[in-house]
Amino acid sequence: MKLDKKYMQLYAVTDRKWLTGRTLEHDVEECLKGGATFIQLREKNMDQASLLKEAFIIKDLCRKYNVPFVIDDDVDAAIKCDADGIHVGQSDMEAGDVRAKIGPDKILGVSAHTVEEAVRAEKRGADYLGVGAVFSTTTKLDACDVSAETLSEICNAVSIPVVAIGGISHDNILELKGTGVDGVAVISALFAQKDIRKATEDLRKLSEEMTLSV
Ligand code: TZP
Ligand code: MG
Repeated sequence: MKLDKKYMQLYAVTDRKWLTGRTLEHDVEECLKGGATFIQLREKNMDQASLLKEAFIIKDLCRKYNVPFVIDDDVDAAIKCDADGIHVGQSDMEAGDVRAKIGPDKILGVSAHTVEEAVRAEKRGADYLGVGAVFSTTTKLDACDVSAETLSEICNAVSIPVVAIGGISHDNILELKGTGVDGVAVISALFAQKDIRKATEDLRKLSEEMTLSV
């Protein structure tokens, strides 16, 4: 499916480690109210049944706000809950196999760190790419570093939308200006904040400023 790049503007990735007495549904809704344009459920420490239950809840919420909803890694969960799509990394299921399994109409997101990985993912049916870590992050300890130069090269090499990820905050997002990315994907810049809705509103504005052509 052809994915409009507008959905990449502010891509929120969940991490329940930041929940303090609230539900994930509550925090995701705060992001949606603040202007998040895409939601990925990425929960590394949940059993399948709990993940699926959460997936149904977040999917319904995203539908209410007309925002695409994908699940990280778990293709079966994405199919079972009728998510809008799936996001896979380079060491997960191969992009072409995922595309064959989910069919042409679901969104397929793929993580890429080099031009070669990016071009291959596009050829194998990716609808968008997540590229990073563009800044240092403590959220994903095994994240590879991607330089601003590589990020730009990837954006030039593919025709699908590209979202930058990794350590992006209100303080450094504007450093991505001119790289050609269509937006940013973040975890802690939203979910670790006291006022998630306000953090989302502010980062959305900055992301729009970042992608504005100069
Ligand atoms: N992939 C590359 S870096 C990263 C992922 C999932 C973590 C992003 O989290 P944060 O808190 O926005 O740095
Ligand atoms: Mg993965």
